[in-house]
Amino acid sequence: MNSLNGKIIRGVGGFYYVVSGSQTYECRAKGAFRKEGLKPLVGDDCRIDVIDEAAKTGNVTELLPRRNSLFRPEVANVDLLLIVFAVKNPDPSLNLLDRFLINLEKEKLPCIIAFNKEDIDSEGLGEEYVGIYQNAGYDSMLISALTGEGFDELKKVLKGRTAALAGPSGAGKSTTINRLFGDSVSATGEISAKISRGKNTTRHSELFMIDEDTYILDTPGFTSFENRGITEADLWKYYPEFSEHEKNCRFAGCSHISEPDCGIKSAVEDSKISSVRYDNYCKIYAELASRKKY
Ligand SMILES: Nc1nc2c(ncn2[C@@H]2O[C@H](COP(=O)(O)OP(=O)(O)O)[C@@H](O)[C@H]2O)c(=O)[nH]1
Ligand SMILES: [Mg+2]
Ligand SMILES: [Zn+2]
Repeated sequence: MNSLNGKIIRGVGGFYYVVSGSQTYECRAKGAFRKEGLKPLVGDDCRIDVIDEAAKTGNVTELLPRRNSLFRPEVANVDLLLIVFAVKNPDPSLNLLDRFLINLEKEKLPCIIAFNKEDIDSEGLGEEYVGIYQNAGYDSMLISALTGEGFDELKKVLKGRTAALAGPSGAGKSTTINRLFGDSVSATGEISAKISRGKNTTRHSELFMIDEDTYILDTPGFTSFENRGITEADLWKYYPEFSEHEKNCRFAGCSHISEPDCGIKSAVEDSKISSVRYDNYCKIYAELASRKKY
Protein backbone atom coordinates (compact mmCIF):
# COMPACT_ATOMS: atom_id res chain seq x y z
CA MET A 1 0.00 0.00 0.00
CA ASN A 2 1.23 3.48 -0.87
CA SER A 3 2.08 5.50 2.22
CA LEU A 4 2.46 9.30 2.10
CA ASN A 5 3.12 12.36 4.25
CA GLY A 6 0.35 14.95 4.28
CA LYS A 7 -1.33 17.78 6.12
CA ILE A 8 -4.91 17.74 7.40
CA ILE A 9 -6.76 20.71 5.94
CA ARG A 10 -10.31 19.88 6.98
CA GLY A 11 -12.20 17.50 9.22
CA VAL A 12 -15.92 16.91 8.75
CA GLY A 13 -18.17 14.10 9.99
CA GLY A 14 -15.39 11.64 10.69
CA PHE A 15 -13.57 12.33 7.42
CA TYR A 16 -10.22 14.07 7.27
CA TYR A 17 -9.10 15.79 4.10
CA VAL A 18 -5.36 15.42 3.70
CA VAL A 19 -3.24 17.30 1.19
CA SER A 20 -0.15 15.53 -0.07
CA GLY A 21 1.69 17.23 -2.91
CA SER A 22 -0.98 18.47 -5.29
CA GLN A 23 -3.55 15.83 -4.27
CA THR A 24 -6.26 15.83 -1.62
CA TYR A 25 -7.27 12.50 -0.06
CA GLU A 26 -10.46 11.78 1.84
CA CYS A 27 -9.38 9.76 4.85
CA ARG A 28 -10.67 8.01 7.94
CA ALA A 29 -8.66 7.94 11.15
CA LYS A 30 -7.29 4.42 11.62
CA GLY A 31 -4.02 4.86 13.47
CA ALA A 32 -2.85 3.69 16.90
CA PHE A 33 -3.07 7.34 18.03
CA ARG A 34 -6.79 6.79 18.56
CA LYS A 35 -6.03 4.41 21.42
CA GLU A 36 -3.95 7.18 23.02
CA GLY A 37 -7.01 9.43 22.96
CA LEU A 38 -5.51 11.64 20.24
CA LYS A 39 -7.86 13.14 17.72
CA PRO A 40 -6.58 14.44 14.39
CA LEU A 41 -6.72 18.24 14.17
CA VAL A 42 -6.76 20.57 11.23
CA GLY A 43 -3.14 21.61 10.77
CA ASP A 44 -1.78 18.20 11.81
CA ASP A 45 1.01 16.69 9.76
CA CYS A 46 0.33 13.00 9.30
CA ARG A 47 1.06 9.74 7.47
CA ILE A 48 -1.64 8.25 5.32
CA ASP A 49 -2.10 4.93 3.56
CA VAL A 50 -3.73 5.39 0.17
CA ILE A 51 -6.65 2.99 -0.29
CA ASP A 52 -7.70 4.02 -3.79
CA GLU A 53 -5.49 6.38 -5.80
CA ALA A 54 -8.16 7.08 -8.42
CA ALA A 55 -10.90 7.80 -5.88
CA LYS A 56 -8.38 9.64 -3.66
CA THR A 57 -9.27 7.82 -0.47
CA GLY A 58 -7.05 6.71 2.38
CA ASN A 59 -6.51 6.19 6.09
CA VAL A 60 -4.69 8.47 8.49
CA THR A 61 -2.29 6.04 10.16
CA GLU A 62 -0.04 8.31 12.20
CA LEU A 63 -0.01 11.87 13.57
CA LEU A 64 3.41 13.51 13.45
CA PRO A 65 4.58 15.42 16.54
CA ARG A 66 2.78 18.74 17.02
CA ARG A 67 4.56 22.04 17.49
CA ASN A 68 1.53 23.23 19.42
CA SER A 69 -2.21 22.86 19.58
CA LEU A 70 -5.09 25.02 20.71
CA PHE A 71 -8.41 23.99 22.15
CA ARG A 72 -10.31 26.96 20.79
CA PRO A 73 -10.16 27.14 17.86
CA GLU A 74 -9.23 23.47 17.76
CA VAL A 75 -6.12 23.52 15.58
CA ALA A 76 -2.52 22.28 15.52
CA ASN A 77 0.81 23.64 14.31
CA VAL A 78 0.03 27.32 13.93
CA ASP A 79 2.65 30.08 14.13
CA LEU A 80 0.27 32.80 15.13
CA LEU A 81 -3.36 33.76 15.57
CA LEU A 82 -4.92 36.41 13.41
CA ILE A 83 -7.68 37.78 15.62
CA VAL A 84 -10.40 39.62 13.70
CA PHE A 85 -12.96 41.84 15.38
CA ALA A 86 -15.18 44.30 13.53
CA VAL A 87 -15.05 47.95 14.65
CA LYS A 88 -18.84 47.68 14.45
CA ASN A 89 -21.57 45.48 12.91
CA PRO A 90 -21.20 43.62 15.22
CA ASP A 91 -19.78 45.85 17.95
CA PRO A 92 -16.63 44.27 19.39
CA SER A 93 -16.67 42.82 22.89
CA LEU A 94 -13.26 43.80 24.22
CA ASN A 95 -13.98 41.62 27.23
CA LEU A 96 -14.18 38.62 24.89
CA LEU A 97 -11.02 39.77 23.12
CA ASP A 98 -9.17 40.02 26.44
CA ARG A 99 -10.27 36.54 27.48
CA PHE A 100 -8.96 35.21 24.23
CA LEU A 101 -5.66 37.08 24.64
CA ILE A 102 -5.26 35.71 28.18
CA ASN A 103 -5.49 32.21 26.75
CA LEU A 104 -2.92 32.97 24.06
CA GLU A 105 -0.53 34.35 26.70
CA LYS A 106 -1.00 31.10 28.59
CA GLU A 107 -0.31 29.03 25.48
CA LYS A 108 2.57 31.37 24.55
CA LEU A 109 1.20 31.88 21.04
CA PRO A 110 1.77 35.18 19.26
CA CYS A 111 -1.06 37.05 17.60
CA ILE A 112 -2.04 39.98 15.45
CA ILE A 113 -5.25 41.83 16.22
CA ALA A 114 -7.04 43.19 13.16
CA PHE A 115 -10.00 45.54 13.60
CA ASN A 116 -12.00 45.07 10.43
CA LYS A 117 -14.68 47.10 8.60
CA GLU A 118 -12.64 50.30 8.72
CA ASP A 119 -14.76 51.44 5.75
CA ILE A 120 -17.86 51.92 7.93
CA ASP A 121 -16.00 53.43 10.89
CA SER A 122 -17.06 57.07 10.54
CA GLU A 123 -16.54 57.71 14.28
CA GLY A 124 -12.89 56.63 14.33
CA LEU A 125 -13.57 53.87 16.88
CA GLY A 126 -10.98 51.66 15.25
CA GLU A 127 -8.13 54.09 16.00
CA GLU A 128 -9.11 53.96 19.65
CA TYR A 129 -9.21 50.14 19.75
CA VAL A 130 -5.89 49.85 17.94
CA GLY A 131 -4.40 52.32 20.43
CA ILE A 132 -5.61 50.32 23.44
CA TYR A 133 -4.04 47.10 22.20
CA GLN A 134 -0.83 48.60 20.86
CA ASN A 135 -0.36 50.20 24.26
CA ALA A 136 -0.79 46.74 25.80
CA GLY A 137 2.01 45.43 23.59
CA TYR A 138 0.00 43.71 20.87
CA ASP A 139 0.44 44.08 17.13
CA SER A 140 -2.84 45.59 16.14
CA MET A 141 -4.08 47.17 12.99
CA LEU A 142 -7.08 48.57 11.18
CA ILE A 143 -8.23 46.75 8.04
CA SER A 144 -11.12 46.55 5.65
CA ALA A 145 -11.68 43.24 3.94
CA LEU A 146 -14.13 45.09 1.72
CA THR A 147 -11.78 47.78 0.36
CA GLY A 148 -8.41 46.11 1.00
CA GLU A 149 -7.24 48.77 3.46
CA GLY A 150 -4.33 47.42 5.54
CA PHE A 151 -3.90 44.26 3.49
CA ASP A 152 -0.41 45.04 2.15
CA GLU A 153 0.84 45.13 5.72
CA LEU A 154 -1.24 42.11 6.71
CA LYS A 155 0.15 40.02 3.84
CA LYS A 156 3.67 40.98 4.86
CA VAL A 157 3.24 39.74 8.42
CA LEU A 158 1.54 36.51 7.35
CA LYS A 159 4.11 35.62 4.69
CA GLY A 160 5.88 32.33 5.35
CA ARG A 161 3.74 31.45 8.36
CA THR A 162 0.68 29.43 9.27
CA ALA A 163 -1.95 31.64 10.86
CA ALA A 164 -5.27 30.64 12.37
CA LEU A 165 -8.13 33.10 12.26
CA ALA A 166 -10.12 33.70 15.40
CA GLY A 167 -12.87 36.08 16.36
CA PRO A 168 -16.62 36.37 16.70
CA SER A 169 -18.81 35.37 13.81
CA GLY A 170 -19.71 38.22 11.51
CA ALA A 171 -16.37 39.98 12.13
CA GLY A 172 -15.21 39.27 8.59
CA LYS A 173 -12.86 36.29 8.92
CA SER A 174 -13.98 34.50 5.78
CA THR A 175 -14.04 37.76 3.81
CA THR A 176 -10.48 38.42 5.00
CA ILE A 177 -9.37 35.04 3.68
CA ASN A 178 -11.03 35.69 0.36
CA ARG A 179 -9.22 39.01 0.07
CA LEU A 180 -5.88 37.46 1.05
CA PHE A 181 -6.19 35.07 -1.88
CA GLY A 182 -6.58 37.99 -4.26
CA ASP A 183 -4.96 37.21 -7.60
CA SER A 184 -3.10 34.10 -6.48
CA VAL A 185 -6.20 32.09 -7.40
CA SER A 186 -4.57 30.22 -10.28
CA ALA A 187 -2.14 28.24 -8.13
CA THR A 188 -4.83 27.30 -5.67
CA GLY A 189 -7.85 27.42 -7.95
CA GLU A 190 -9.51 24.38 -6.52
CA ILE A 191 -9.24 25.58 -2.96
CA SER A 192 -10.39 29.14 -3.59
CA ALA A 193 -13.36 27.94 -5.61
CA LYS A 194 -14.39 26.15 -2.47
CA ILE A 195 -14.24 29.28 -0.31
CA SER A 196 -16.02 31.66 -2.63
CA ARG A 197 -18.79 29.11 -2.84
CA GLY A 198 -19.48 29.65 0.84
CA LYS A 199 -21.01 33.03 1.60
CA ASN A 200 -22.51 31.02 4.44
CA THR A 201 -21.33 30.52 7.98
CA THR A 202 -18.05 28.71 8.53
CA ARG A 203 -18.87 25.55 10.48
CA HIS A 204 -15.54 23.74 10.43
CA SER A 205 -11.93 24.79 10.63
CA GLU A 206 -10.27 24.67 7.25
CA LEU A 207 -6.72 25.31 6.16
CA PHE A 208 -6.09 27.33 3.01
CA MET A 209 -2.83 27.78 1.16
CA ILE A 210 -2.02 31.37 0.20
CA ASP A 211 1.28 30.37 -1.37
CA GLU A 212 3.61 27.39 -0.95
CA ASP A 213 4.85 28.50 2.49
CA THR A 214 1.89 30.56 3.72
CA TYR A 215 -1.23 28.98 5.15
CA ILE A 216 -4.29 30.38 6.83
CA LEU A 217 -6.93 28.58 8.82
CA ASP A 218 -10.52 29.73 8.74
CA THR A 219 -12.38 28.79 11.89
CA PRO A 220 -15.95 29.05 13.14
CA GLY A 221 -16.64 32.16 15.20
CA PHE A 222 -17.11 32.16 18.94
CA THR A 223 -19.28 34.34 21.15
CA SER A 224 -17.96 33.32 24.54
CA PHE A 225 -14.66 32.16 25.90
CA GLU A 226 -13.95 30.50 29.21
CA ASN A 227 -10.45 30.74 30.64
CA ARG A 228 -9.49 27.33 31.94
CA GLY A 229 -6.52 26.53 34.11
CA ILE A 230 -6.02 30.09 35.32
CA THR A 231 -6.50 31.28 38.90
CA GLU A 232 -7.44 34.83 39.80
CA ALA A 233 -4.13 35.24 41.66
CA ASP A 234 -2.21 34.56 38.45
CA LEU A 235 -4.47 36.54 36.14
CA TRP A 236 -2.31 39.68 36.07
CA LYS A 237 0.61 37.66 34.68
CA TYR A 238 -1.30 37.28 31.42
CA TYR A 239 -1.45 41.05 30.93
CA PRO A 240 1.84 41.98 29.23
CA GLU A 241 1.50 45.69 30.07
CA PHE A 242 1.07 45.00 33.82
CA SER A 243 4.51 43.54 34.46
CA GLU A 244 6.54 46.76 34.52
CA HIS A 245 4.14 48.34 37.04
CA GLU A 246 3.60 45.36 39.33
CA LYS A 247 6.93 45.96 41.10
CA ASN A 248 5.46 49.20 42.44
CA CYS A 249 2.74 47.40 44.41
CA ARG A 250 3.26 47.71 48.15
CA PHE A 251 2.01 44.22 49.00
CA ALA A 252 3.45 40.97 47.75
CA GLY A 253 0.62 39.01 46.13
CA CYS A 254 -1.32 42.20 45.43
CA SER A 255 -4.52 41.39 43.54
CA HIS A 256 -4.51 44.86 41.98
CA ILE A 257 -8.19 45.15 42.89
CA SER A 258 -8.58 46.63 46.38
CA GLU A 259 -5.13 46.99 47.98
CA PRO A 260 -3.70 50.47 48.67
CA ASP A 261 -0.50 51.59 46.93
CA CYS A 262 -1.05 49.35 43.93
CA GLY A 263 1.32 49.94 40.99
CA ILE A 264 -1.25 48.73 38.49
CA LYS A 265 -4.01 51.00 39.78
CA SER A 266 -1.76 54.05 39.76
CA ALA A 267 -0.65 53.20 36.19
CA VAL A 268 -4.34 53.14 35.24
CA GLU A 269 -4.83 56.54 36.94
CA ASP A 270 -1.85 57.91 34.98
CA SER A 271 -3.31 56.45 31.74
CA LYS A 272 -0.27 54.24 31.29
CA ILE A 273 -2.54 51.21 31.40
CA SER A 274 -5.87 51.39 29.54
CA SER A 275 -8.86 51.65 31.86
CA VAL A 276 -10.81 49.45 29.42
CA ARG A 277 -8.24 46.69 29.84
CA TYR A 278 -8.18 47.19 33.62
CA ASP A 279 -11.99 47.15 33.98
CA ASN A 280 -12.13 43.86 32.11
CA TYR A 281 -9.32 42.55 34.30
CA CYS A 282 -11.49 43.28 37.36
CA LYS A 283 -14.51 41.53 35.82
CA ILE A 284 -12.56 38.45 34.81
CA TYR A 285 -10.84 38.39 38.22
CA ALA A 286 -14.22 38.40 39.98
CA GLU A 287 -15.47 35.58 37.80
CA LEU A 288 -12.43 33.41 38.37
CA ALA A 289 -12.67 34.04 42.12
CA SER A 290 -16.34 33.05 42.28
CA ARG A 291 -15.85 29.98 40.13
CA LYS A 292 -13.65 28.40 42.81
CA LYS A 293 -16.51 28.21 45.29
CA TYR A 294 -18.30 25.50 43.35
N1 LIG B 1 -18.53 46.98 5.45
C1 LIG B 1 -17.79 45.88 5.56
N2 LIG B 1 -18.39 44.67 5.63
C2 LIG B 1 -17.62 43.58 5.74
C3 LIG B 1 -16.19 43.67 5.77
N3 LIG B 1 -15.70 42.41 5.91
C4 LIG B 1 -16.76 41.57 5.95
N4 LIG B 1 -17.92 42.26 5.84
C5 LIG B 1 -19.30 41.71 5.85
O1 LIG B 1 -19.57 41.18 7.15
C6 LIG B 1 -20.36 39.99 7.05
C7 LIG B 1 -19.69 38.81 7.75
O2 LIG B 1 -18.50 38.48 7.06
P1 LIG B 1 -17.82 37.04 7.16
O3 LIG B 1 -16.53 37.11 6.43
O4 LIG B 1 -18.76 35.96 6.79
O5 LIG B 1 -17.56 36.96 8.75
P2 LIG B 1 -17.04 35.72 9.61
O6 LIG B 1 -18.26 35.16 10.29
O7 LIG B 1 -16.11 36.30 10.62
O8 LIG B 1 -16.38 34.73 8.70
C8 LIG B 1 -20.57 39.75 5.56
O9 LIG B 1 -21.81 40.29 5.20
C9 LIG B 1 -19.45 40.54 4.90
O10 LIG B 1 -19.77 40.97 3.61
C10 LIG B 1 -15.59 44.97 5.68
O11 LIG B 1 -14.37 45.17 5.71
N5 LIG B 1 -16.44 46.03 5.58
MG1 LIG C 1 -16.65 32.66 8.44
ZN1 LIG D 1 -1.18 45.85 42.73
